[in-house]
Amino acid sequence: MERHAPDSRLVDRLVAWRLRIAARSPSLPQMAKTLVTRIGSTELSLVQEDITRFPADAIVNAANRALRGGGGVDGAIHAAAGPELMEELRARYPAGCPTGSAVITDAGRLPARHVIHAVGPAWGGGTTGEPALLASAYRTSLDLAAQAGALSVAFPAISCGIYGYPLDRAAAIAIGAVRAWLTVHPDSGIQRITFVLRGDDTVRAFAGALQDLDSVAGRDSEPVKEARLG
Ligand code: AR6
Repeated sequence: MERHAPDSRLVDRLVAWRLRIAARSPSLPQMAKTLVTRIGSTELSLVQEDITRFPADAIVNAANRALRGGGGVDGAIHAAAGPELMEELRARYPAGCPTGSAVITDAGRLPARHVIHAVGPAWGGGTTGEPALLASAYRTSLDLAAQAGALSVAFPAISCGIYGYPLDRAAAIAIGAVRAWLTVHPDSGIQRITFVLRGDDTVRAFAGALQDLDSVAGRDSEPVKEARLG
């Protein structure tokens, strides 16, 4: 399949615009710029924000197999949600969760109904099944979100922090897995999927993958556009 270079000007404009907004008004998430496209009836977008402040029916956490919290987005989600998140995890999932899978809980004090705790792979050089495990973490999260009746889902960049997955590879897998899942589940009820990202390099990688999706997608998707949330 022929792949086109991502529109780097659009990606650069996104990052530059976001930095200008952040410098002027760091606490205005509803004004954040996003890249947005549509797959079937579902809007797919990315935005540079703190996922703990992002309103969605289901927020996905990048957890570990023990489901006992940690640093990164896991630590931020537990801190924002409050102790009942860990209490529910201990009570319902005492054995933890295998890599490539996910479990669901309530969301405590987060602006969400559910947290989906997905366990991505730690990067070990790509020879231990990391791509399939990462794609599976996204797919299982969407299965759980749809079963819970979520209309909107927010993902972080699973495995892209402490687990060290190369950003461009992880972004292509994430966007590809979501697109494939939506193609197989056109009536899932999920209306909006947002990648809520930290860090310019991560935003660039995911924006590039979204542009790639645009260039290879068929009639089931709309062109990627810049848009404003809210
Ligand atoms: N909002 C959005 N994204 C965030 C936030 C936030 N508040 N905080 C961090 N990120 P990581 P992993 C980004 O390390 O690589 C934990 O200890 C971050 O910049 O959170 O899957 C778990 O318990 C990066 O792009 O998750 C596991 O042990 C992305 O979230 C392990 O880390 C994921 O980075 C999981 O590692």
